[in-house]
Amino acid sequence: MSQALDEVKIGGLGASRQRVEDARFIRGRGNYVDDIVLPGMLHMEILRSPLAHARIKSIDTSKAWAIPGVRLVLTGEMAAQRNLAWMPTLSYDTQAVLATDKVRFQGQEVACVVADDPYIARDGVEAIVVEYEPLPPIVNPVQALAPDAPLIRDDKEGQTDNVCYRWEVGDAEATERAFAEADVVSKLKLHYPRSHPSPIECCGSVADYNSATGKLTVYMTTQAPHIIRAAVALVAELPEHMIRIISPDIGGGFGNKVPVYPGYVCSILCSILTGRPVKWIEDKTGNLVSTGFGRDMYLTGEMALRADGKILAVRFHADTDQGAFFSDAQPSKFKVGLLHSAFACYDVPHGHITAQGTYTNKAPGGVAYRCSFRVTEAMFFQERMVQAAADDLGMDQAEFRRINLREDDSFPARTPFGFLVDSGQYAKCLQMGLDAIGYEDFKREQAEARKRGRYLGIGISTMTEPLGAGNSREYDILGIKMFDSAELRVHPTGKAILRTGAKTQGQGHETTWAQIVSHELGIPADDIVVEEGDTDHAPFGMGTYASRSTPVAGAAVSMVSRKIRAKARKLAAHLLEVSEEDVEWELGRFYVRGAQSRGVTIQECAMAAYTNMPDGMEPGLENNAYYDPPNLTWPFACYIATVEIDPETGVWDVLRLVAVDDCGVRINPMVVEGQITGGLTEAYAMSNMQFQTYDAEGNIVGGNYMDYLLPTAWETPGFELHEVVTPCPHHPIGAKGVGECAAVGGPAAFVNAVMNAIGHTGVRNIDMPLLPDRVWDAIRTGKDIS
Ligand code: PCD
Repeated sequence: MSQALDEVKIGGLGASRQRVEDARFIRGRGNYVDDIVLPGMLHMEILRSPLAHARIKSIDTSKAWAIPGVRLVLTGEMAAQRNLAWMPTLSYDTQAVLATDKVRFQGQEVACVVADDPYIARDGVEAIVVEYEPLPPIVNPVQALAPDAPLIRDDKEGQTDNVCYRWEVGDAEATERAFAEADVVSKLKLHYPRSHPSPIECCGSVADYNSATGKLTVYMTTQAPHIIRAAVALVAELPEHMIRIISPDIGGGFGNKVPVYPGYVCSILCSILTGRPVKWIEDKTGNLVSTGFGRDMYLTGEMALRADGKILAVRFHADTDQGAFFSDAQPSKFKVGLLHSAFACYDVPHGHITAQGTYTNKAPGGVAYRCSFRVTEAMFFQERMVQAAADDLGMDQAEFRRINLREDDSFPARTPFGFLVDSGQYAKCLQMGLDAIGYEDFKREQAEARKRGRYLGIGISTMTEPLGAGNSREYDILGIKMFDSAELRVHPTGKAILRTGAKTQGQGHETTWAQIVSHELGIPADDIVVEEGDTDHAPFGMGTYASRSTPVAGAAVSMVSRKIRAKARKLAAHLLEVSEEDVEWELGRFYVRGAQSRGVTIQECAMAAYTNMPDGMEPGLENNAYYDPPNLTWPFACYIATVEIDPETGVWDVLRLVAVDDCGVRINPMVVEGQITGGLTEAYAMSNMQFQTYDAEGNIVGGNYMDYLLPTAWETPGFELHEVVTPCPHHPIGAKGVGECAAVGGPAAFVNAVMNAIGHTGVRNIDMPLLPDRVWDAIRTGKDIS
């Protein structure tokens, strides 16, 4: 008789285990960077440029130095003496740490003041006098490309215009031929506006350089501590073993905490120069005006269609507004990230994409805000185009998708842009969504309502997202390959500590990784503690972003557990006095084949590893695993929104939002639902209330939370969640990433619903955010709103 454990009861796969990290978070016992207090610690504040584009004529710091309590005033010139006025970006460009020649965006870092407390440091910042000679600001790609546009990056040798990259992918000729055969060509043009991740906790660091030992310890808000260590070693030329990066609790990352920001570098330099620990904590405005934005992409495209609805080809062009420095935090060799994952869920035979990035006088960034590197723009454009195409064909939008979505038996499927999509049940997800929302009934209701002057609309978004960067062939950061790692130590009593190279920022790794170990070894999840974020302790890993942790680090957790199990099997054979081949495994225990009651538990094996190992066996029960994924994982989602618009005001309300997510095997269903709910909330905010823009002078609009709105429980609609499970064929436990899906696919569902509601007006597009005045203008004028 089997004595195997009940996996859900011990907190294994499929258990909606309560998040263990919340025990400290809800009691105010989290340990964030600003909670770190070191003896003798000083405080740093940053002086930011008020102008978008200007030459620096002089900087007078004498008044700041004279303030009692000010210990250091750091300028770009001083940083330059250490070769640190500029730093490399993750996109192989350079970025100013502190401006020396020019300022290139409003909010750019110009100088730092270090003082006994943050208030004195702030006084010091205000006492610095900078003389600027204003230059004309450039705030969009059109201005940037004008023949007489001033050169923003005159610091770069050989740079003669404001183009920062050009890129293309696909087969232009085959695509052209397909367009020649099309019955209908559908066109669309839109702008995905700038948005900002705006985590609750802003960026910050405490740098502690010990001149006696030569060791530099930095506590900082980073999603990728090991990369930071490597970068500091390379840029600051410090020996890597003398650098320790600690990422304590993080109050949300959302991609915002992947890049290296000037503030981090300055705090390190200031600690070296003062010989004291230096703390820098960014304020909300500092975070909004200077750290990585998302999107800001102009898209123009067309789709070649057969009269019966089959997509023959797509082509589009993307213009990205990169801001002053090309600092996209993305690890692929592709200049626009994974933009070419567009249309991966559809059977599209041919495609061609061109892209161009321009420098402007805006904050740099292009971070993957809850998005695997430009996938959000890709999926948004895809789904907006799909809706426009269905409309142009006079076809039902669900039917049009049904015809073109990939079929279940077509996997693995190669996209026209070279990706290999692993698995999925797309038609099933779509149907589940349509059934849940009551599609046909809603359409009838909509037609009835229209007769009475009420505007109801329904919008669908179906998409797949490549998650889990990446395989080492195609993805690297500074040349370091994109694998990830896990280390597992099982103690004599069968309790364990697990460390990975990922870094949770709220996702719940401390809860979910233990569940994977539980699934592999039968050790109760409560007996496993999970630690991440300290480079002196954790194995080398590439960090958490692009929903890569489950696909990569999570896989490593499985693999290391299996190594432990292999050793435990040897120990079991020894304890049971049989040969290893005669030992069978069931969750939590080994037994003798044919004599199921004769067995030993995993805990007994652990004890034996320290007290009773066979002759010649190395003692102990610990190991590590490095995992290089063979492919990305491809979750699928179908989001369907229904809305009602008030034609008098343009205000729109979400009636219902149905989500069907297939992220393969779910480790913790409750955590997954939390991820989807969070993502949909952000999607809703992007679609109707958030954007960061700049006026003609290059002043940021949306640099504070009065202008840049965060959704609260009050305006956020309820979401109805459903699931489909298509196990990932190449992941050890069949899981796919999920953290970003809803933020990536959600916006198109809301926008498509609003467009559907006003379809009769002839308006093809309203650019996000769909603020009431824009919607109202569109209804009134029958014209597109950009
Ligand atoms: N899961 C499960 N199952 C499956 C999947 C998953 O359970 N199948 C879970 C895990 O374990 C975890 C989560 O869930 O816990 C998630 O996961 P993933 O998908 O893998 O992801 P990750 O990597 O971990 O994470 C990342 C993401 C991102 S990317 C983002 S943005 C965001 C998200 O995550 N962020 C955040 N979410 C979140 N949450 C929170 N709370 N916070 C935050 O911050 Mo990027 O790239 O960075 O942009």
